[in-house]
Amino acid sequence: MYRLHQFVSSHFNEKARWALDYKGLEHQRINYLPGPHRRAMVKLSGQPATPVLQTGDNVIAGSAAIIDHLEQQHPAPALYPEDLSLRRQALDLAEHWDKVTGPAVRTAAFSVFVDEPGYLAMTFSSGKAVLKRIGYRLMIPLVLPVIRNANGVTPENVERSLRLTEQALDQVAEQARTTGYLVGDQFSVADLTAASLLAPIASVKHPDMRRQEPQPDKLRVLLQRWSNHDAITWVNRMYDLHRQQPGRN
Ligand SMILES: N[C@@H](CCC(=O)N[C@@H](CS)C(=O)NCC(=O)O)C(=O)O
Repeated sequence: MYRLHQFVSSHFNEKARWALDYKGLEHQRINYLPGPHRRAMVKLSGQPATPVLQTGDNVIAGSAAIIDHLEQQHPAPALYPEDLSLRRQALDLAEHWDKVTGPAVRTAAFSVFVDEPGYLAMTFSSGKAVLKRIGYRLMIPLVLPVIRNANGVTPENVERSLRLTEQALDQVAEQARTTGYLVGDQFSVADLTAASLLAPIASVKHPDMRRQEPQPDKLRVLLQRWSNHDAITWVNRMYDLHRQQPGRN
């Protein structure tokens, strides 16, 4: 049995969830509150970030390493293209998204969240007991400087992140134009990575990534900025075609 240590709302965690669901793997999800999670995560995996996958004594940190492990252990349905040159292309693209676009999308989203502490608390504590949710809501204003810092929310970096996000959207629209997929003509780790890392700005309806309501106006404005972009339509198509399993949260 797999145990996924995760945040309920996080695009890197969504990558790992999607890979587990895509391969039809039973798993238990252990949900942490961002911030208080650190001690437990460092103890479990030697580093603070989620997602972390646990299977027996094996502990795997990071969404790319998790997908790689799942691909080795459960090759079908495949997320790595069979053709080696396409495989290299897909893995290089996924790595670029992990390093550049994923963090940029997160900074764009947090540029709104830091002004909406109530919504931020509601988003990340969803599913927790009422007292925990209240405690978390009270804690958030006190740690806003830490949240800003951890998510790169400075005026220059927000500007840069919006630019990088926009470039990534244009690239997706261009790359997916011919076959509907980013690499070759089949769904792969490249599509899963790009679609999950864009999900926070795509208003996807899947229960694992659906936004809490009511959404603050500032968030609506951010999402509207790209709502008619072909890449956002593509993200929703990837969810419709390849992310059909219901979430477990
Ligand atoms: N490259 C890593 C990034 C993971 C990551 O940034 N996780 C964030 C959530 S989106 C996190 O857990 N941040 C809290 C921390 O690092 O303490 C991956 O692909 O898993």
